[in-house]
Amino acid sequence: ELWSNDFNDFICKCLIKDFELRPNVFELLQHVFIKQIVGREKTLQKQLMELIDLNQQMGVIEKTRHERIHTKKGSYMKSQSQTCDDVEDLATLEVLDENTITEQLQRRYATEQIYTYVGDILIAVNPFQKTELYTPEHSKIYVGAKRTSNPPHIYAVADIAYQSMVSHNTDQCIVISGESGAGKTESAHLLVQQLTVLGKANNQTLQEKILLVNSLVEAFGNACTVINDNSSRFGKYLEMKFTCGGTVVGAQISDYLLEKSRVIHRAVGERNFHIFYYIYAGLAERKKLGHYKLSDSKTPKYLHNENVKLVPDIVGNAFYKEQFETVEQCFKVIGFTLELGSVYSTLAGILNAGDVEFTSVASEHQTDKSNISNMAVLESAASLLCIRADELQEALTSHCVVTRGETIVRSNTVEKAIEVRDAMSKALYGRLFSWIVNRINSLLKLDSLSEDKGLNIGILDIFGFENFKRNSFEQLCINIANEQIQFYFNQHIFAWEQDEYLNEDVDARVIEYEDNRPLLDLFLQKPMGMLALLDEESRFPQATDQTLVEKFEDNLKSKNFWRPKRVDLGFGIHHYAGKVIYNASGFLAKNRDALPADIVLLLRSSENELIRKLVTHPLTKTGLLFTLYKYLTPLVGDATHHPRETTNMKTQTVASYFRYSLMDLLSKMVAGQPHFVRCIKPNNDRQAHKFDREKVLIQLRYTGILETAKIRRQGYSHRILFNNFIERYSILAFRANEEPPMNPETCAVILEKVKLENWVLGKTKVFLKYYHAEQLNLMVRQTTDRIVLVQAYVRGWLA
Ligand code: AOV
Ligand code: MG
Repeated sequence: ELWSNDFNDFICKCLIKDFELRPNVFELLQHVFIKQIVGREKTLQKQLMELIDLNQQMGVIEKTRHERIHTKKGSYMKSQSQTCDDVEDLATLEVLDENTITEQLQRRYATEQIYTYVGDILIAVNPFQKTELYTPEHSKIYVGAKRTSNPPHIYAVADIAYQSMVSHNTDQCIVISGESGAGKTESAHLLVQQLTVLGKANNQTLQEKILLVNSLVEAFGNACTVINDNSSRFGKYLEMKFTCGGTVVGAQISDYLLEKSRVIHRAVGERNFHIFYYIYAGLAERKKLGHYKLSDSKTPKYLHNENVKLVPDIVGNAFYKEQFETVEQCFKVIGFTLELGSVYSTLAGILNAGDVEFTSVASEHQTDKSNISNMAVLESAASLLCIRADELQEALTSHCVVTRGETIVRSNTVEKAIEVRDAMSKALYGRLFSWIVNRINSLLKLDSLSEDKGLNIGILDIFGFENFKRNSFEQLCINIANEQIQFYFNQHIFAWEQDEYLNEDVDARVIEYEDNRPLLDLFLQKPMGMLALLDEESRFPQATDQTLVEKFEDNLKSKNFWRPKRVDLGFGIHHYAGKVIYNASGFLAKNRDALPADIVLLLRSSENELIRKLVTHPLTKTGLLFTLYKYLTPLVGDATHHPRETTNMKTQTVASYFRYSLMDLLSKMVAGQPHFVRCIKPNNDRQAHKFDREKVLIQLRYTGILETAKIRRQGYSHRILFNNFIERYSILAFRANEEPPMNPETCAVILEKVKLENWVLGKTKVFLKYYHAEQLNLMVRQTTDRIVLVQAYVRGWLA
């Protein structure tokens, strides 16, 4: 009947009658149109083809559901006909217990299926080898596809975050967690990669730049530890910025708490930040070591490593050379131009400073004065930092004290001089890192976002939970951060969800889970939490690490804290992820993180603009959202205050800054809709094909995977206010010109029309299962895509 009509008429009819063109009619329509348009305006044809492509993609995705592509190995992309006891979503398992879950993961792992869902959460088991999971084909099939059409994949997480950002107009955030070496950073890369594909950047260079950002910051912020050769020594929150239409337009990074003490000291078997080795090898290759005053035979102290003859090793290392070229290329593409030489000088200056040595000199008035025993090295350091050698010497070996209005110069002991030297190196490196991050942010500033506020997807990749033979202040900070992430996960998955059932009178079983709130209180409470006690003790000049541990012991009343016998300065914490024994030696100094005023003044006089910049602007994380504060109060347990911008930098301890960074981080996360990726480490030997069941089980236990599976099966993870639900989904059941009443009945009409089951209506909200939201969004997308397509045809036809 339709075909007998005039085409124009037909289209109008379709538009008026219903948006639901059945796919086969639709295909026919495309066919006819292409023919009609051939020979007409080329651009119009191209546009149409693009739209058709889009629609076909939807069709193809549906088709591939049963005929998945086969990789060379043929094992990963198995067809849908899995054995009945092999599941892609643990929440659908018939028997839900630890053993079954571990078995599933093991079986899947054995066939290179490293990804598995638990409801809407992705589990990623580190394969410790290259896999064939990230080809362009994979990237393609996960665009706009229904989640169940393809095997679980990190690209699917990118897609879901992207689609919900575009369709709900809300910010998203992807939280990646897992212990050190579990695969968080790799996952973060893959997400960024897929998000740039999804957000089709108009300009190729922007896309390229965003992809390079990670390599650049990781060269400066990652290092080889005994657990992971590329271990993140800072927390990173990368926000990708999009227009409301979903085109990627920029990126911003926030960094959290770089472990800068690594510059001056490393545990046995560990290395300094990658970049030092890269420049060493790269500059050697270019015969520029001399220019940067680096020796080709003697290893700088800061790169000392007990069992390797470093310099020949580094200089001859092809990988490092290659990395140097890559880093330099990243710098250039992102837009660092004039500053590169200064960056290298600063790094070389730090290495030289580390080699400055002191000897004790007896003097008449004071028994302990220090002298510099290798002036040539001091001169090299000074010239690289563009400061005067005599002034540097003075700043290292003496300090000014003001007593009764009089300034007196006092000599530094050798110990004190070393402390000052190392404080300078740490500060320079830490500030250089922050400067690079800030500079990247300004270079990747969004060009077109002035009037369009835009949307963003944040990706959180922090340092994972650590438990070494010897654990210090850095491990404590890292582990507290992980504790906080776990708490956020619990809140999101369990606490808030179960509160809503109560408030809305929805009948759902309560799931027990391990609440780590007592641990957060132990650390963050005021005035008696561990960090507050640490701050208090740091203010007493007479305090020692011994008095600190005693203070902990006297004040911390928690079963999660104890003093192990026979460990000097030791204390134990039972973290959510296991027991860790810390050694408090150096805690006070590390927390005070003091940089003497003399050094600051000296560096400010540098003739190198970069160095001056590093010390002139205190690079604090300020100007961040405090409006979200109320949101967070229940999260952090007390009224944690923010060290204000005006706070004297000298008095800002690492602990107080750290509390603040955590808050800032959480405020960003809470602002967006979260998606979770949980990385699992299958063995401690970094070996492929090795699945240590006990190791995996422990991780599943402490991350609450079993409970997550239960709540995903029984609970309603999506809860949407009636009005919002109707605004979003009325298109699925009502015509555009209809205005259905905003009430629960309308919601029911929509849900019945699209044939969803197992939903519940509460007092003010629709309660949906995790898979419902995705089905609904997909339906909306298909409908709107069709409307857009048909409208385009009509315009083309009428033109
Ligand atoms: P992490 O980020 O979780 O540790 P990484 O992402 O650095 O861990 O992963 C550690 C190593 O595991 C990588 O260097 C890779 O060799 C390997 N790996 C991880 N994921 C994959 C993957 N999907 N495919 C192939 N190899 C992988 V830390 O930053 O230490 O907490 O602070
Ligand atoms: Mg990492």
